Amino acid sequence: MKLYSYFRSSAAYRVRIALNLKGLAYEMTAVHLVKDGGHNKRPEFRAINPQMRVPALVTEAGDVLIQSLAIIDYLDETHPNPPLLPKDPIARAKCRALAQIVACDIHPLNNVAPLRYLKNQMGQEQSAIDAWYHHWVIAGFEALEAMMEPGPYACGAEVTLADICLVPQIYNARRLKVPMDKFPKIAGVDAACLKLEAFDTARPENQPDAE
Ligand SMILES: N[C@@H](CCC(=O)N[C@@H](CS)C(=O)NCC(=O)O)C(=O)O
Repeated sequence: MKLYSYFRSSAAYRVRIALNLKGLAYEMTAVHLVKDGGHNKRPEFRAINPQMRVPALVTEAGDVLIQSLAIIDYLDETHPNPPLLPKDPIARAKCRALAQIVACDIHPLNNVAPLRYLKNQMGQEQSAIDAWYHHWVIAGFEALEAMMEPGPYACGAEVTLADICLVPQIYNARRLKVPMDKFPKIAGVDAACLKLEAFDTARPENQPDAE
């Protein structure tokens, strides 16, 4: 399989963790999201992903999959062990809710494209953009902190999709200097996950395109 990735992309980071948890080898092609206005905007990458975002995964059969949650579902369906969701339907729904707070509510507001739009099209100062970023991360993290009972992972004793989404978002939050002292449970989940090789290997700083 081939993964189109960027070391700092938290959506690509999710897929790297899932591939590692499943023990799947993959080839990585780096797509620089910042240089020259973003190599993701080049026609050759647009031909792979019309949305011009990472991640994109090319399967062994040559199918191109995009959207990290769809890719992770595909990996879980085709390689069920270890499972990335609890078996019990209520526990699954709760676990998906944690993952979706990150993937659907926090991340889309703080992604490269909307932040760039705030700057270039809306003429916002960097300080206002940073305040926007912090606001949405903190709102999401407050909900997550109230909902989680780490044990030691976000949904209990097993690593799940919630951890896969949470750890990259925490990396981003720390990079953008969001204060984490109000979120001890979230920080605990992060520490527990980063002890695992699958998470450690997927870290941005451990990628071949890291800067
Ligand atoms: N919902 C998508 C988000 C993908 C996404 O927005 N990726 C970002 C990096 S984290 C990207 O490629 N941004 C480039 C751009 O918007 O120009 C997913 O989960 O895969």
